[in-house]
Amino acid sequence: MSAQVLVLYTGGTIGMVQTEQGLAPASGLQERIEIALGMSLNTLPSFEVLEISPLIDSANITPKHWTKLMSILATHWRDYDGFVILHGTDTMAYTASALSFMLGACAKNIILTGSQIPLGMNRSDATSNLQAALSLAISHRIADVSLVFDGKLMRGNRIQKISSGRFEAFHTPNDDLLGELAIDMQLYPARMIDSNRDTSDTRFENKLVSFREGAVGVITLHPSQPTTIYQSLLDDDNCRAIVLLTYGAGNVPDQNPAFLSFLTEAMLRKKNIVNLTQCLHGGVSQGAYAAGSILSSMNVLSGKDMTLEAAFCKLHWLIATGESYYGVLEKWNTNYCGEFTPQSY
Ligand code: ASN
Repeated sequence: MSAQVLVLYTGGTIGMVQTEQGLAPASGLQERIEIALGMSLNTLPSFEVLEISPLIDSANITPKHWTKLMSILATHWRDYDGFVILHGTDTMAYTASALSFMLGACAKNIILTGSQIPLGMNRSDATSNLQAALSLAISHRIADVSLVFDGKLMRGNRIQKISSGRFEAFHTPNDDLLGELAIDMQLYPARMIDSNRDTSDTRFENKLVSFREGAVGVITLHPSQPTTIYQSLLDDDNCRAIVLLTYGAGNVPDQNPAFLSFLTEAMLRKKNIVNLTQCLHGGVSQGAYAAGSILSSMNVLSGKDMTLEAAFCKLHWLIATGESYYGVLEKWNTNYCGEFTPQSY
């Protein structure tokens, strides 16, 4: 009988070993997992590990990996009841977001996890994260691509890595947890995306998109910065969209001529701009302050309460699906997979 769950190992700390250069991903994970999980294997679903070649530190993730992961899922979709993706924590939020836009509501659970200390090392969090992911992979249907980490189940496109040193490495700044795993495993189905959405497997061909590397840039506003930062993105024809990390409720230096000419130029060159707050919590309320009111007239889109990772991936995905500048303007406000809080916008 074939296994119930496919575990895709992309790399990341969870399967790393110590080398002379520091921690690096290593193959042979199936065996190491079986040793680490020991007796608990009897109470977990059966699984097979598929290692993606080459295994990488997730700092090396690019949009090409998102397409590759998606095509692996497509190939094996019918053969397993659920999927676990083992991924480095550094760029987990980007991969989770990109997959959620490509997949939409899923008929099978796709659970991402990783760890802060490698599997098998002293005090590692890998075992508990992995056990949780395997259990959730075939539990109640979770329509969202999701992350389980340190006992919390979170919607993949709402997560951010917040700690390089704590086991609690992720949070969802503007979203509720989808589940909590303490002695009891508590899931909150009402918070998951609409499970009545079309989840037929045959749509995989339409979902596979080729992302364009370098299509989205990010600028973080500071109280004065070299104007070449603006110019370089304007001059780069491959760059189709820019996420602008603004202040507070989405405010910008509207008295700064260099910044204003950047906005005008971006509009003339048909580069989409999305306004996201640098704040760690809350969203954009474009126009609440006079210092942000100019933006809507410049076709700047509100990023609402999306994470940077979700907004970045949403732009990449819209561009990859063939949307023009005007297409992105039109589609941006659609809440495709719970990436922003609908009641607030
Ligand atoms: N550098 C590692 C990675 O993202 C960090 C981790 O997984 N905890 O691949």
